Amino acid sequence: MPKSMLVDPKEQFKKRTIKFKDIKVCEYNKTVADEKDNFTKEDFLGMYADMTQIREFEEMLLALKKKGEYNGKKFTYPGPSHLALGEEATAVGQAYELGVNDFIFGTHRSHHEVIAKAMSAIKKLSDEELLKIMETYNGGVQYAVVKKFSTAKTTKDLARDYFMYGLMCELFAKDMGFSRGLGGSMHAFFLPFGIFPNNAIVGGAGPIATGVALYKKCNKRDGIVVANAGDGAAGRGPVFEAMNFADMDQFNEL
Ligand SMILES: Cc1ncc(C[n+]2csc(CCOP(=O)(O)OP(=O)(O)O)c2C)c(N)n1
Repeated sequence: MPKSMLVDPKEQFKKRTIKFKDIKVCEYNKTVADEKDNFTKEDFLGMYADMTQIREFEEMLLALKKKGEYNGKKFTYPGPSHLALGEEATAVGQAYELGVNDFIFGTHRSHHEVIAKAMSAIKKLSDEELLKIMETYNGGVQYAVVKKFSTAKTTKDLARDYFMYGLMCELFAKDMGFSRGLGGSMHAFFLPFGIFPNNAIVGGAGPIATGVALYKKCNKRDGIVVANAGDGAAGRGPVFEAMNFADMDQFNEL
């Protein structure tokens, strides 16, 4: 405790009651019609396309896991399949609001967040920026392959193919994965789009993201940091410790 923060034992140990303000929950109660003026038609269609893509991706993994086959293609997928079927909107809604320099840290169940953040970053980056990322990331090895098979007519569509290829190779433990297939489903990441490694340790993202947020704050870096957690994770000690740490007065007072 610094000297500037005075602790008066008489005040500190006075008999009293600590009161908390009410915390409102489940307050959102709007229809699509209510939201229409807040978004363009392009926004709505873009979000819907991203949600559909996530759903198909997860359905593909489910089919491979259960039947060893998807769209007539046989494949053995021995990796984990923590799917987020039905949770597409939460990921896409979050990613819509996040900038490229905002970072996400996910959980064991993060394909949806990873894809949503990538699709959002692709919309926000210029064609020049996207080309530079694809040409330089991992020495451009994924880009060299995608360029050959992609039928994309625009740079943004090419970037979408590029990302899904690198992600899928990562999940399928292929050398062409963004981490050469060594991370897999629970450790997929792509830093140029602000997607940091998700974490198999339940609640593990909480303290890591808080540390990264502190780094951003101390170094005056742009952007916020998001730690995603399931309801089980939200009850774990490290998550509470991270929230406690993030709320310490020193960060703002000193
Ligand atoms: C520290 C730790 N304990 C236990 C596990 C095993 N485990 C994996 S997922 C999971 C449940 C997580 O529940 P929740 O955070 O609600 O996320 P959900 O799976 O519902 O998305 C558990 C206990 C783990 N990975 N890490």
